[in-house]
Amino acid sequence: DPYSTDPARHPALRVNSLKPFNAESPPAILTDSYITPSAIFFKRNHLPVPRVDPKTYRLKIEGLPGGTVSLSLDDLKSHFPKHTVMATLQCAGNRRSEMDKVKQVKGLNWGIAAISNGTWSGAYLRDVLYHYGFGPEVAAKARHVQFEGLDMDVTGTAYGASIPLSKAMSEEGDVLLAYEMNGEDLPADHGFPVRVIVPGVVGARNVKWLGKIVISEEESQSHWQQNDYKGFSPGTDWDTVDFKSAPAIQELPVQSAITNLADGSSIDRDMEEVTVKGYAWSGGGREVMRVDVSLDGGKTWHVAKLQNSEEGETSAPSPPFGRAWAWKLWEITVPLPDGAEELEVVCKAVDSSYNTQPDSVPPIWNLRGVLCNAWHRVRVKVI
Ligand code: MTE
Ligand code: MO
Repeated sequence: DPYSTDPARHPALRVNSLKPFNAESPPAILTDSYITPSAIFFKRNHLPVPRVDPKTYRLKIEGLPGGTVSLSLDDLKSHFPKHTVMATLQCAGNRRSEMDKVKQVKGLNWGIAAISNGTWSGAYLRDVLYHYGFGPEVAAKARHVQFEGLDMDVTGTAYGASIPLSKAMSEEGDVLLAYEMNGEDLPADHGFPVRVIVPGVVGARNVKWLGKIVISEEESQSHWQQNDYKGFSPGTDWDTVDFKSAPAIQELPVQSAITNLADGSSIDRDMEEVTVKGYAWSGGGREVMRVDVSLDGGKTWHVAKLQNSEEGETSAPSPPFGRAWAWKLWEITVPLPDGAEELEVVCKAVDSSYNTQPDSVPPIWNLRGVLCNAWHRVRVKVI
């Protein structure tokens, strides 16, 4: 069993698949803390977790003028300044189960918690690439930075993905070769000893157990870059889909969800008010500026209070424009409408580019069930 060396996991996780291991946090727990504890951070593995010996670990870099570079974990830790970035990771398939209800899709049946927020520490990818000879000569030709994991399928094919070179080299991109998560060594499930953190970009490009970096003219040719993690029209089906016709997902659209009320649950009629809580986040470093909440399916709206740090409220200053990598938690208490027998609680977020979420799933339905960011709707009975 190639999965026999997988690590132990927290019992509170909601397991989606055991081999490979995929799990999310129960929604109500997810937003108890601004920084998600590593044990309940969502886990998305395509393959068995590779067990890597940190003493013999080497990170290879190809595509620089001096030929292949090989770095040890110690080289990475001691030769480059350590930076810490707070960033939310979201799987492209977060909330897929809502798409599946509209019409069947292919993929893991994620609820609303294939998203989590963490702090990541390591060396900036750009510092490392510049140190080993990145310059105008490479920049003139290359367009992409490919990442390869040390996890492999039975045929020996490794997990792989790529990002645009411009994101990797930007001073404002904050792309990290991370060896710590939430102040500790990366856990086995999250990429020990080194993973790449690409803030603002879909989870799939944040390659774990990083074995190789390739600077290239081409995107990664891996299955996950070429034939997966792409969006299509609701009218496209498995007979007509042409994966070459769509770009690989990078930055994700604006997203929000309600975490403290479950669909189909009920609240007491004697309560005078309802508290609604959740998370909101947008890709590409776009900051969430507002979250609107409705109890009547979107007829009337209230503005929620946003939290952008562990301390609560909007106590921390906003990050520089275009570098808001972390989610916001939000909360609002609204008087219970007189005589209501059922509430349709809805949330939607607005980001710094005034992007907002579509009001329903059918117009954004796609066969892979990715990019599900419609208004999150939860029906609650008043009894
Ligand atoms: N990296 C490797 N090597 N193998 C993987 O299966 N899964 C990707 C990405 N990096 C994956 C990987 C996907 S699809 C997601 S959503 C994130 O890791 C999940 O990161 P997490 O498990 O740390 O939450
Ligand atoms: Mo993912």
